[in-house]
Amino acid sequence: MSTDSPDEKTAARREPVTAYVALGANLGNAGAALRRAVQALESLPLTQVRHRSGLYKTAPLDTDSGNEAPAPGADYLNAVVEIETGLNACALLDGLQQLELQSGRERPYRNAPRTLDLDLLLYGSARIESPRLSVPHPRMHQRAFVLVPLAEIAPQQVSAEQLQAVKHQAIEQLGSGLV
Ligand code: A4P
Ligand code: MG
Repeated sequence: MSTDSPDEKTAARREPVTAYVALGANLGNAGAALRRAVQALESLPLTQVRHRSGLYKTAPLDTDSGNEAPAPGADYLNAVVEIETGLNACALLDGLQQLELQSGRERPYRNAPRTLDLDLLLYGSARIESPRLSVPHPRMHQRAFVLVPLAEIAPQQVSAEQLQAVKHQAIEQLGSGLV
């Protein structure tokens, strides 16, 4: 008899999937929040962290309109991790949003400074367009704070042209090791 909890059963897939999660924070102790989040990802059901990028300091950026503009708030710390998960994409998003809430995340307005943002960048080769979830993440290719750490851990996922297109965006790798 299986020892899985009912929640794990309903969220389970047969085959584990490789997925990439972007982490960002610019409120409070952002470095500690990102490291805690990586540990917490390990505690999601059926999920292991396989690779973690370094920590990057980046200027707040608004790319919602398709144009780049400075966004309010302090510099961000950003990173990307590769996970292997048996959760389906919706259950994974539920888990990410729960971790955001646990970090004290509030959403007073769009692009507001935040204690923790966890975005699902890629979920295997899936293309998902639902009211709750767009994968690949629709804005990932406009952002050095996503592409540079993603290329560090998964160079096959980012082309030289994509990196070139965001080269002008300020991003600095911190020398303090992996997230
Ligand atoms: N949602 C849809 N697709 C996804 C996905 N692939 N991953 C929905 C995660 N969520 C996804 O997100 C709003 C809704 O998007 C969710 O309810 C989910 O159902 P949110 O995190 O609640 O709100 P948000 O932060 O305003 O939106 P989002 O999409 O996270 O913001 P962005 O566009 O990612 O921008 N500058 C720097 N330097 N570094 C940053 O990390 N981050 C942002 C946030 C802006 N500027 C930044 C950074
Ligand atoms: Mg988000």
